[in-house]
Amino acid sequence: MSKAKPQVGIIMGSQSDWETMRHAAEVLAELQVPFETRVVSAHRTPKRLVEYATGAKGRGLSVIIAGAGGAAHLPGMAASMTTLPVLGVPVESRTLKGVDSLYSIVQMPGGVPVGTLAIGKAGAINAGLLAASILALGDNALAARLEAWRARQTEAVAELPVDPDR
Ligand code: RP5
Repeated sequence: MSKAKPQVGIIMGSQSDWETMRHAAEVLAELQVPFETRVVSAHRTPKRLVEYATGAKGRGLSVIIAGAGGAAHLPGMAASMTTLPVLGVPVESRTLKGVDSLYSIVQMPGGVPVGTLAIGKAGAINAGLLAASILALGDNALAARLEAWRARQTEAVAELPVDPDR
């Protein structure tokens, strides 16, 4: 990524979450939104989480994307320490297929919002797009790039289905 100051922070509970969270990073890179990535675990590195979440706004971040699996407390705990928008991505867990992650992230108590996305890759992609949409409210050039991204997606959808075996 370029040396521009990061506007979006992508955090994840474990290195194992990167396979999912890299899709958020790829979307932001395509849209030329500067971002940073960090492994920050609510359970294994709680002090790192406090430092990250309390310092995020002051360091110039505008949105946090937080992905975690299982007992996925990272997005909610991050949201408890900042008023930046926090987008939560439930990572698909091995045992419960991410339903545990989803339930852990989505049922926040009133007063501490986390915008929860779909489980897995789709959620990570959409977290990247949603972060870009939020930033685009104050950035016309980014808004135009986002419109173009969506137009390319529409153009890429064939009208007729093709037989993959042929
Ligand atoms: C969570 O536990 C992480 O977000 C990850 O999804 C899950 C498993 O972590 P590892 O055991 O793979 O490090 O904290």
